[in-house]
Amino acid sequence: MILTDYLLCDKNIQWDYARQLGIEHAVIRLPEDDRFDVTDPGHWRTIRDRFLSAGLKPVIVEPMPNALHDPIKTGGPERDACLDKVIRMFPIMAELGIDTICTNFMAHIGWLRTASDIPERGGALVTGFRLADYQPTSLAISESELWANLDYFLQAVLPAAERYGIRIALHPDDPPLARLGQVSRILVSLANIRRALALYPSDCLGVTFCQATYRAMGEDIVQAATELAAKILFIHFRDIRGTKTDFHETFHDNGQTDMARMVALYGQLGCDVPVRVDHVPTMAGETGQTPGYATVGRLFAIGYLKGLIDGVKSQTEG
Ligand SMILES: [Mn+2]
Repeated sequence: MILTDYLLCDKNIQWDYARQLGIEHAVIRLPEDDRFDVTDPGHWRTIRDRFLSAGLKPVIVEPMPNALHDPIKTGGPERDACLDKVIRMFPIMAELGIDTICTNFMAHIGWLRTASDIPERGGALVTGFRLADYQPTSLAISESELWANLDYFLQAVLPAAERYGIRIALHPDDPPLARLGQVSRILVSLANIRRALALYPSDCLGVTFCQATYRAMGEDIVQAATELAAKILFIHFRDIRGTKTDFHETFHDNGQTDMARMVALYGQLGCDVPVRVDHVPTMAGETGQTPGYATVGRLFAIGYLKGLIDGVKSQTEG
């Protein structure tokens, strides 16, 4: 597995921590403002060079910039113009060696939590979701619209993705619930992930194996990873306690999953793909302004993951 961290494109202290932790590859979140035009090779090169000069090689874009992807997910009037821009990103990305986009297909509502101050071990704070606490909005989209929009997206971009060797890694819906009020969600089960992958069979279409989301679906994640192995392009390493209607995040060593077994499994399955930690606790002394993305919990999570990867490597080679 290739250890990465999720970094903004404006250099911040997390870039230094990443290098100090021994990370050499970055998952990048593109700027979503007027300074960055996704179709301008110069803008991309500036960002790539900024990472390279800091000792980090960008390998994955996550997520697809929302301004581009939202109309594609909802089937809005801007959809075709946005698809055109997505396709124009591919040759630029290919030239810079950034060959994967991690994208979700949640329309209107992204990853969602109903609390960000749930006490975890030692009073660290984590995010959680309880369906009973969720207040529905007036937004609406049906399951059939979403399937049609996903199909339209894949048919539009995959021929170009194949031409330039760009891979689309579908992230499951978090939480993986079929409905939030009137907003349907489709990437909510292994069966639906299979159906999505079958819309355009291609080596350039795969999944982001966000293991805690598959766990929240109620899937056996060992079986799910085994089945999807050839399609896993990227791994999100995190854990939860609970079910999709009532769960909270945990420290990476304190959830319901045997994390060492998962790391060993990815190795056995040949998943030599980028991996990053996600949704870390907010620890003592931290402000909780970015729930799930605080610094101290992230350092612990990355160290823990690195230890597991090295442990497996040592056993395999030893
Ligand atoms: Mn994830």
